[in-house]
Amino acid sequence: MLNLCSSEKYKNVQHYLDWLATFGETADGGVTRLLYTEEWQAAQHALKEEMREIGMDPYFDKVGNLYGRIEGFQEEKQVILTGSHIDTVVNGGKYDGAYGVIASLLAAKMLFEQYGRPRKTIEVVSLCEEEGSRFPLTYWGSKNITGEYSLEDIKQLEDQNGILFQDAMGKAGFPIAAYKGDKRSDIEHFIEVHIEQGAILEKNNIDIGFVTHIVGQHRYTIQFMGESNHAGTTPMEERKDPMVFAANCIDALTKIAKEEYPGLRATVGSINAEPNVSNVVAKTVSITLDIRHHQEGILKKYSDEILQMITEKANDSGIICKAEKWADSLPVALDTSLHSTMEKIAKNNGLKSVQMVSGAGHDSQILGAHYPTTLFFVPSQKGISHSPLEFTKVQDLEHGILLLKEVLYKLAYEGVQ
Ligand code: HGY
Ligand code: MN
Ligand code: MN
Repeated sequence: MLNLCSSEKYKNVQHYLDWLATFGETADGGVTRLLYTEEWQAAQHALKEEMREIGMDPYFDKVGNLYGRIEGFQEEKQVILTGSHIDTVVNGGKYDGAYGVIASLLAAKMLFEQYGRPRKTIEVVSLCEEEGSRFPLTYWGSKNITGEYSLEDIKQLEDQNGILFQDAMGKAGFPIAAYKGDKRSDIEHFIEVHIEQGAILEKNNIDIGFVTHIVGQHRYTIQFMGESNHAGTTPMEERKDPMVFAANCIDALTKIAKEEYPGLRATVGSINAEPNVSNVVAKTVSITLDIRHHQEGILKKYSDEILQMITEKANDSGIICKAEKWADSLPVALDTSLHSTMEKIAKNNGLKSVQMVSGAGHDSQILGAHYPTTLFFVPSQKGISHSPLEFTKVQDLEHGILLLKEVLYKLAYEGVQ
């Protein structure tokens, strides 16, 4: 059993996070590091060098997931995988995803320095994409590990500047000609530490959250087509204005979520109008709709109800409406077999812990459907995330690394599940 006293300092976690945040930093202290962009490439290659410095064997797979491998001396084929995603939302925080990558790097580094090679192989992974922030597709990294994606899924996908997914991928050094999406069968356990991105831990003064379930999510792009016209000469009653129509739909779907679906979350995060000028009645308006719930049936029921409502309203108003679902991840119950061991480790180090559901999506929900997967959280200050104001105290960051280090020891050195 490792005796990790709380005085053991992982002082460089903040240093690493501040360093990683320089790859894509924005004017107001946020981070924009989108899949396959220059800043994304620079971050991955810099992490690769860090892994090499630590003594890992770093390598990329065919889509840009970066792995730092410490080969086991006994059961080297069995991989204990730990990490998170390197991409961010636009102008996000420096902890979402990045903390899980850095925590895994530091935990593995300290174990390697202290105990040498593990019995089973440890791989630290910096997953290439989770957010769906650049292209209308999520979990490109983890779903390529599980074999759920193929080139079919990215065909014709383009970002808001009209750059094709496959071109961005090729330019970043991952040509589609070399693409292989076959499922990895050597992963014995995946473990991810992440910031909570909510306020439950902080509000209840709890240090660690062990995640039992992750909500399912549907994401849509819904386009409303009306009639563009002059803002001054077109009487109000003669308009087919998609902007007004979109506003009515957003108000209605929000009310239904609040009043009829307790626990469900529905978010219209983006809206785009064409031609998007002040003195023209819009021709088209498109919105994104992000829907979350931990029960698949409720998620489906709300989605169907809203799409039905929008279609009926559109027919009555002469608006043409087109809805496209581009993300559909099931709610996942995660492996809890390590929770009691980890609760004991937490307690022995004076840490309070709780079991909880995650309202945020995570790579663990994809990997968790294929491999035993453990996800745990450290607190987010005021629950803020996907914002430059995202913050977690160093002490909380260190608690997560301490716990990760000790459970990796159990999994890879002792070989005990
Ligand atoms: O959107 C999410 O829940 C996650 O941060 N990707
Ligand atoms: Mn994340
Ligand atoms: Mn996120």
